[in-house]
Amino acid sequence: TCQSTGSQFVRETIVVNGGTYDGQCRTFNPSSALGDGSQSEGQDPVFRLENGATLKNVIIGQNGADGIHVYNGGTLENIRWTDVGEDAMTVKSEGNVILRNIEGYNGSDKFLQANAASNITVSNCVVDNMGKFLRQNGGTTFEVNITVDNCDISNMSEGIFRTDSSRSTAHISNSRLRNAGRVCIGNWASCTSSN
Ligand code: DGU
Ligand code: CA
Ligand code: CA
Ligand code: CA
Repeated sequence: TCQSTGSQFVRETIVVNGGTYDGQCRTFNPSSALGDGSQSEGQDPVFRLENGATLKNVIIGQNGADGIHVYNGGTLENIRWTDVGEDAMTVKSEGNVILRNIEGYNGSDKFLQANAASNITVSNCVVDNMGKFLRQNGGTTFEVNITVDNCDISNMSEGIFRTDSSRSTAHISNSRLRNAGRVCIGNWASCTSSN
């Protein structure tokens, strides 16, 4: 992903409603007012994407806060979370979410969090040192379909995919897993890997 071209302080969540926001490989450092990047819930995201917006060429700096929230679908391209906060990306309302060329490091628990029905497509990623790659919100039964291709996933203390929904599906292909825990945790309708 990017080599940093400079840094930008983020006083309040940057909202991208449709269209494309190009961060030009700057490092975005959120104010502690957004959150402290700990496991406390209710922190604000650094970016909020709405209605199919694209976010690209962004580095999220040392405080990850609540990462990136996506409403009604969106695309994340060439994004690095240097220090994942409470989580890195949350699907907040239904939609198709595409993540490509992404890297995420050093979370305590979740990388991706799915809080609404969604199709999540991840390609070309490096994710290291956290609890799990994807969690569908605990106790929910909506349908999430996650596919992951060409990723390096390492040092997951729990595993890759976790759901409580018997309607959801997960697939990982063409990827390299190292100390990544269990691939499928929970009640998936289907969860497969072809690596
Ligand atoms: O049910 O919804 O951890 O989006 C409890 C909450 C909790 C979420 C989730 C998130 O699961 O806040 O970060
Ligand atoms: Ca959480
Ligand atoms: Ca969160
Ligand atoms: Ca962290």
